[in-house]
Amino acid sequence: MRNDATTRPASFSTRAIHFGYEPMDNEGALTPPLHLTSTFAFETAEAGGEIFAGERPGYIYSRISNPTLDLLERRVASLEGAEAALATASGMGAITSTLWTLVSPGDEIIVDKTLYGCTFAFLRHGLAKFGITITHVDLTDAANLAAAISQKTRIVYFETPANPNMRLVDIEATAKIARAAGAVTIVDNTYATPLLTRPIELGADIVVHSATKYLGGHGDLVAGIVAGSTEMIATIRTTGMKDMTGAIMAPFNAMLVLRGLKTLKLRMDRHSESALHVASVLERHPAVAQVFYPGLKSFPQHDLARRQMSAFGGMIAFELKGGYAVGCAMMNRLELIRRAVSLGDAETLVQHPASMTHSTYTREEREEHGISEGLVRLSVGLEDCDDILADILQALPGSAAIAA
Ligand code: 3LM
Repeated sequence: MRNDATTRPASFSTRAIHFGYEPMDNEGALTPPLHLTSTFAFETAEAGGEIFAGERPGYIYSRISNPTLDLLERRVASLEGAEAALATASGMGAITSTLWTLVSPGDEIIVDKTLYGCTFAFLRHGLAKFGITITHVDLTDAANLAAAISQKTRIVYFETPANPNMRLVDIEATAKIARAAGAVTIVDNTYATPLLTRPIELGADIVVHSATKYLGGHGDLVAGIVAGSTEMIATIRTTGMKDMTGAIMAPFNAMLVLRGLKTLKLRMDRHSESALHVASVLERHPAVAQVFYPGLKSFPQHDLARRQMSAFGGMIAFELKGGYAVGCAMMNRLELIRRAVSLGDAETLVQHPASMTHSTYTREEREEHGISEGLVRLSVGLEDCDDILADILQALPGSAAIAA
């Protein structure tokens, strides 16, 4: 069985395990070889020149491409429903390589109100220094985009669900407005993964990922991915990535992400099931002021979540009555759950966005961008759900009274 684009379309997990690789082309090796090489030899000087000129296929140097990365790229492209993909050193490498490629001085980027802290910092303190206008629009209502978009708008960029407050953006409605205005839609799909949401099938042009999270899945690497059309990915590869950021993924990390992908569906199913359970328990607890989880009926965009996501993922944000001080004390009482940034690992992780992942915003900016000081973020892991819940319940205020 050959597992490339010419075969019968296989289902998600089958592609995540087999797509693009044939053991019989590789001495029967079931696991794809790791190409630990920085450079590639040319048969002749002329052949080298032709490969450089794009007149014949072949590898040149691992900052441009490498067979191990190539397999990962084709596999993720297949999962995202994209024509092509590019593997990068980190999620920030994916975002910066893409944006440096696409913008010129004088352009405007419209972004949602809430973004991951370093993406916000790159836009506001990085790109903005080079004559690019960053305009924040509340993209939870597509009508706001229709009112704000203009000829200057080159890119519409958002996360859905957004880090850390779980806001959703209607990809189909947003991409339609952007396309009509000639702008490129870029979606950070890190939280949802291609299992739960496939932005390109909904009209987006480019998807970016921190593959450090669910795609890798084991907290043992830092990596990123960009997916999009063949033409756009080729331009991002040869401009933003090769010449501007140099943010190429290491071949060993590509191999680890390929390993992670094999269990993506199993893991996301479990993350989603446990997170829904934890969110429902939190919502009913007297110490909890508010829970943000797209799978809850009380979530303001629950209908959109049901339309756009096949399950609701492993991320929860919540706020305790009493805000930061109470949330902080609760985090310090946790015994199994680790106090750590990042997400999508087997271990359940808890962190405080205002002082950690979103400390790149000022306090005033956080307020303006919907990131409250008391918000606590939970990445629900793969431990037995009863153990996760027991740890949360013993740490919540008033638990001593409940136990007694
Ligand atoms: C975090 N997030 O804990 P890397 N896009 C999204 C992300 O959540 C992230 C990136 C891009 C976290 C990392 S904070 C110091 C740790 C939605 C990362 C960037 O470059 O692979 O870290 O991805 O929320």
